[in-house]
Amino acid sequence: MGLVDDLINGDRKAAAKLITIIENDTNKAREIIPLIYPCTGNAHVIGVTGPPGAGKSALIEKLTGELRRKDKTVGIIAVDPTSPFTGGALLGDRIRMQELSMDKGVFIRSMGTRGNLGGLARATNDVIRILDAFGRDVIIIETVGAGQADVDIMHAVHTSVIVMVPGMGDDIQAIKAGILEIGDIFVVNKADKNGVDRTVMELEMMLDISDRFTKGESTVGARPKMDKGWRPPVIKTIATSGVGVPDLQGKIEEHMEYMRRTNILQMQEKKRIENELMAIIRNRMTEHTMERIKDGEYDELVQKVVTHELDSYSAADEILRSCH
Ligand SMILES: Nc1nc2c(ncn2[C@@H]2O[C@H](COP(=O)(O)OP(=O)(O)O)[C@@H](O)[C@H]2O)c(=O)[nH]1
Ligand SMILES: [Mg+2]
Repeated sequence: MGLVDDLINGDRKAAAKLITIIENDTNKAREIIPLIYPCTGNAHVIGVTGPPGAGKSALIEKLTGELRRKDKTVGIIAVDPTSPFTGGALLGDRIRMQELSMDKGVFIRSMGTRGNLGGLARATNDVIRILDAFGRDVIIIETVGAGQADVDIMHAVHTSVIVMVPGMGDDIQAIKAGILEIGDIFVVNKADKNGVDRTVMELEMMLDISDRFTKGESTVGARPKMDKGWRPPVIKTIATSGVGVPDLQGKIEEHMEYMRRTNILQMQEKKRIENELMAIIRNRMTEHTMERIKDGEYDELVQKVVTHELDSYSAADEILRSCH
């Protein structure tokens, strides 16, 4: 396919076109991904997550600047609908983002949140591969980290950065379980505001008492936490001025080096691939079954379960029996 060759040769238009194609059509993704797969596996994928307004987009903008100074090419995927990258947020922020996108070494793409959630995570995964094959050194994904799709996306990254702001004490309490599991680096942004040290301290304390280092392999989600040797750092930043961003960039690099050195990178990759493969098989089996089921039979069986004439296990047995 011409487009794929163009992509691998670094053609931006081809990248944009291919992303649109795979975003809209799973069947096309099935044709395209096998062609580009041999050219993937080189990018460092970074997830940036946190509540709306925390400064994720501003931080990504500055981080991208830092990476560009180090001659690294960057791909940005915005899954957050309020992101300046996706057209949300304030005009000033949006203009800064547009300036960023003038740089040929930066490729920005936003993901539609329409469609089903599983679809979003799938599409994001495929977009990562496109940008990887396109030759981006670093791929940054912005997500609000709220729904299941966000969590799934975070499981697909190498390094996850959790962005918080001062005064989030109660919120930290509320979300800590999930967030401590997935965070590799914690950022307390808006360090120009009151209460930053307190938030840093609270986070440090939570990380100290967290059982993530004693539990061994995580049972939560797809992302195995076998990295007992990595204590997530907590970094203060002011995204609007760039204070703390070089430090953040350094820690991100350190994390990747750590993952490589300890082989955790390979183990995570294997686990990720197993999960992805199972999801694909599950989808295909379901498709296969639903295509073969006779008109009305499915509704009929559902109705029977509703009226307690049948239970769902037996209904599933009947469906599978009649479809094979
Ligand atoms: N005072 C202050 N404002 C910030 C800082 N970082 C971001 N902002 C502002 O906070 C608002 C939300 O930022 P944005 O990057 O869009 O947040 P996002 O929703 O997490 O992506 C914007 O108006 C930013 O200019 C910071 O470190 N200090
Ligand atoms: Mg944003």
